[in-house]
Amino acid sequence: MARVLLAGLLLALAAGCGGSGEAESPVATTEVTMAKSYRFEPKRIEVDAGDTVTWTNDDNFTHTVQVDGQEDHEVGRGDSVSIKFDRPGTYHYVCTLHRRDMDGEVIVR
Ligand SMILES: [Cu+2]
Repeated sequence: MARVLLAGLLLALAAGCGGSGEAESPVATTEVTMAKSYRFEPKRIEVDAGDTVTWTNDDNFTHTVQVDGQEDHEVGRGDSVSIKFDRPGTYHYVCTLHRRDMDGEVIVR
């Protein structure tokens, strides 16, 4: 009995931290903040094809934005970078300096 309960608990924990935040629903915005500390906020956004998304670094550390398969953009404290999304799709991105903590998704409609 105890073993079954433990297995269930482990499964629940594993589901709770499953990768790139599938549980969070996307926010309709073109503005992403690199918030204190080591976070993209909001983590998942939804934009229209042709929109330009701007990431602004409000953290105390340099971060980057690299959309999968594309160029890496370094963003210092107080700086920002803008990327235009022309084609519909789901674009995953990371900060290449903090891959384990900082990733997000742009959903282009
Ligand atoms: Cu970073």
